[in-house]
Amino acid sequence: MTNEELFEAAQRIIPGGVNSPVRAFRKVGGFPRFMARGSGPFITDAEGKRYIDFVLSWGPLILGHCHPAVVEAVRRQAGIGMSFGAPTELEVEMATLVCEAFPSVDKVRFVSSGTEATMSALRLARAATGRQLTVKFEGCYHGHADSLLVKAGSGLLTLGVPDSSGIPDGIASTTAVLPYNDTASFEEFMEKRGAEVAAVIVEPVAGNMGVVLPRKGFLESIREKTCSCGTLLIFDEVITGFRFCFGGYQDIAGIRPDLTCLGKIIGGGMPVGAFGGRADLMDLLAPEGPVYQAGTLSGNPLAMAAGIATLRALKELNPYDGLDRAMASWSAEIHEMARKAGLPMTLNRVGSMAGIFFLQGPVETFEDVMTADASRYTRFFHAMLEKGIYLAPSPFEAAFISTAHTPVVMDQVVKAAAMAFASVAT
Ligand code: KE4
Repeated sequence: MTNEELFEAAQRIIPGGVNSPVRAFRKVGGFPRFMARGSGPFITDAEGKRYIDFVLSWGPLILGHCHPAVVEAVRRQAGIGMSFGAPTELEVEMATLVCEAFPSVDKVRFVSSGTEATMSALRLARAATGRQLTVKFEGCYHGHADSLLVKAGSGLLTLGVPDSSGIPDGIASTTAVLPYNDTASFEEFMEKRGAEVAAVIVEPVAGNMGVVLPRKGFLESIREKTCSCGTLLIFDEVITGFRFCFGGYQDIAGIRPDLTCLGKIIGGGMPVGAFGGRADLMDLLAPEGPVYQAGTLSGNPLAMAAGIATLRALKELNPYDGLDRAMASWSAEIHEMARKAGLPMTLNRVGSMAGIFFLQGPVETFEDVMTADASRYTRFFHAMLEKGIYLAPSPFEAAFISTAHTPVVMDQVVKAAAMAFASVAT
């Protein structure tokens, strides 16, 4: 079947034809490509068309598709036990790897998605502090738990309003939504209501509004104010964990959060999320303490096997300088080509994660992001897709590369971008 035939069939029995909204290409139009195979930097769709993949399953595949060590680990484990609903040595090994990589994490609990990780971390923070209020930042996404599907209320200092149907007002109003990178408004809010705030949750590098880096002092101010208000700081490192170093962005920023949420890379492509932090907080979790949290497939052996193989490979390869150099040179070339094509473009990058915005000038806030030319991104996306480059089907996502994206592959992307820029410059 063709992609379009598959999409028609899928829409009859799966809402929107997809199991996660962004996959439906609604932001860029057209129909999604139904992927059939992946290998290294490549994915091949149902029609046999091959693409260089810059989505990499939204971040997990830092080693590329079907890395031999990961495939072998999953294959071996599948033959001896897929799930027991009992503890396994694999979980101990995986927890050891995570705690070694994150000095701020004394103990960790595995779950099956980033959403479960952030939802559970917030519950833990409310229990630990006895407070109800939480703070997130506009443009940051932490999964689809009720209290996190909120958007900024009317004024800067008012509480969140539902950003999805089905969210009770009572829950939405327990979350304040503040502007990312606006230290002054954060400090003003905490001075007024800090004593009520259980936790502040933040993506240390925002990866869900394109890529927006923290301004100097922003994360530091969050750490300082949360400390002084008795509020817990949660770093949502679902994307950034193990992306820039064998640890988290917290190591690069030199900030020690109270709790950290992980996902994506730690599962190596399998469903794994995790949350961890100070032992005194984590020991509040059942069965040790009063905060209930559970999961049939939490710490699933197959997922642990994939995660262990991925983290072991990253520890051994330490590919981060190479990934940074590869993305840096790609970004410089892309920037130069956009300039030559007379295209206003800003490219934000940290290591092997980048965001492309069609506008002139810095992109440091959600407001900046919203002024970018989304229709030009759409045309660029389709021009690149046509040329066999698979970018995120939304301007509010990140582009990733893997250790499998060789210089030859990256050069192909540069050449495709040159032609794509020319076609969208008008
Ligand atoms: P999941 O529940 O989708 O595993 O993780 C939620 C989540 C939490 N925190 C951050 C920083 C995240 O980026 C995510 C999920 N990321 C999106 C893409 N940026 C997942 C893709 C999708 O929703 O299909």
